This record gives sequence, C-alpha cells and structure tokens, in this order.
Amino acid sequence: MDTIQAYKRAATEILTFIENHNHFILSAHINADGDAYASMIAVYQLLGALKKNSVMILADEKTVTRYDFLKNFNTILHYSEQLDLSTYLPNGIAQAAIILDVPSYFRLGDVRHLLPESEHVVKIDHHPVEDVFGPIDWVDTKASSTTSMVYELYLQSGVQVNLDMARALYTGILYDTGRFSYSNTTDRDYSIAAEMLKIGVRPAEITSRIFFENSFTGLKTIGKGLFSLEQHLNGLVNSIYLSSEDLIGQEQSEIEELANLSVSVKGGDTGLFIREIKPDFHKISLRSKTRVDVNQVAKAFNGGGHKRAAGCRIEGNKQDVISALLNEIEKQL
Ligand SMILES: [Mn+2]
Repeated sequence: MDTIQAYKRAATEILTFIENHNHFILSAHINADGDAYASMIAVYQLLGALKKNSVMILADEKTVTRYDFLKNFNTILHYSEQLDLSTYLPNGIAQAAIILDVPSYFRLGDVRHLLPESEHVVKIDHHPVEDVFGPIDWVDTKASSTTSMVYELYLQSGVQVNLDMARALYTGILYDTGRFSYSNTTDRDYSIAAEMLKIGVRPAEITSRIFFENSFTGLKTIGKGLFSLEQHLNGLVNSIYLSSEDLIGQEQSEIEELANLSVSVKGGDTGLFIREIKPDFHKISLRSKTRVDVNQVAKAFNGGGHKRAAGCRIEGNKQDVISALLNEIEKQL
C-alpha cells in the first residue's frame, strides 16, 4: 500500500538525518499530553540506542506526574531563560532538533528559541500543518498519534524494542486513541499494540496509570463539572463549565476526561469543556462525534487540533464565550 511506502520513505529520511547529527534537543507541544510525552520519550530512547546524545525539553513549567511511570521521564527539562544546556550539549547549543506532536511554533512555546536553523529541524506530527519547521516535516493527519509514526523509525532503524521503549510506544497510542476507541484508531495501532504486548507491556497496568488513577479532589472536581452540564442548540451541543474557583489547586490532567464526557451525551454531537483559567479568560476543549469539525471552530479563536478533538483559549465572560463558540458551530450546520 501507498502509506507503507510513504512511511518507509519518511522514516528512512529521518534516520539519515539522525545519522548526520550527534546532539539533539527533543520537544513536544505545550500542555503536553500522553502522546506528546510518549513520542518524545520513545525518540529519546531510540537516539540512545543509536548512540546519539539528546535532551528533552518542554515549554511547560512542570511535568504531568501521571506519566512518571515511563523510563527517562524524570530527565525532562523545562524551558526558562536561565536554562543552561551546556551540561547536556556541547556549548549548550542544539545541533539538531526533533519536534513531536507540534503543528506550529506557537504550540512549541518558548522552546522555539532553542531551535537550530531550519535545515537541522525535523518535525513528526499528525495535526494538520500550520508551520513548516524545516525540509523534513513528516505529517500524517490520518495517524492516530505521533507515537504510532515514531514506531516506524524503530522498524526502519532495526533497533530492537525493549520493554521501556514498548511501554512508551504503547502509552502514546493508547492515550491518543482514547484506549483504541476514537475514530482515529487504525488497524496499524492494533498491530503495534499487539507487538508491544509480545514484548511484555501489560495493558491493564498502563491503562490504569493513565486513565484510572484519579485523585480524590480530581474526582470531586469532575463531579462539579458534570453537575454544570448544559444543553445548547436543541441538545446538539453540550457544555461543561468550571470557574477559576472550582479549579484552585486542581491539576489539569486529572480532569481532562470531562471533555470526553461532554460529547458523550446521547443525541448530542459537540461537547465543550470550558475552564476559566483566570478571570474572564477561558480554556476550551472541544469534541465532536460526526457533524462539527471542531478544528475549524478552534481555529476561529487561534486554537486548533483535529476534526474530532481540538482546543482554544477565549477572552470574555462565561456567556460571551459560550455564545461565541455556538456562533462558530452554527456556521457549520
Ligand atoms: Mn497527538
């Protein structure tokens, strides 16, 4: 099949790029999620196996501890202006960069300041293209996850996948397919997962680490969110709202499931999970079943993502934000 050839070609090209460089920075999108962490860690481990030096850096202020069961997770650095990379890279400068799960410079956050010249930057991603980072921009919007694309690098490199690598690869795919349930899930994802199980991945363990380990307060906040559920446009749209007061001390990754719950209402198509992250400033996660392209909706507010899952930030009070979103959604109906 055509895709198989395209995957082989892209992976071979990236492996040549890796061969031609020695010191890499790796990064992923701001507010890193399971696919962002896992794809970055999987590439880090691959580079290690290929005897290359690399360092992982995120623009986020801190890591999401949910993923700390992955090997090498604790070596991830966080960007700051004072960050001195000279312990990791000769002269503290990245010779090359591999950027994962990031469609734009904006979504890379401050890590963009660390990038070498574009010819030394590789992007691997499954979001619709926004910025082209360099000559090797490998994007497959049909891929469920960036991690599933990274697996092709393993295949073409001949590096034998060990258990740590398998756990990372499994994690990214599991996360971005919503436990193999979203419409983005492919037969390839199942094949890779099967291979990872043969290597020793225990699905129940990873699933529970990612999805079923909720803190007491996190679950209470999910409860509050569910209680706020509201219907709009005759039930076609359902929204969940949490005020900044509701969110005090709440780690975001613990309440992500509210986005999926907002779209789970029977008869509805689009779900909005709206968080007031500071007064009159809201972060919105959008989900849809079949009708609304939420990537387009998010784009109207300088956000983005995928057709069925996207995010954006909007200024204004609760009512203004909801009206603005509904207005964009209605344009598609
Ligand atoms: Mn992803």
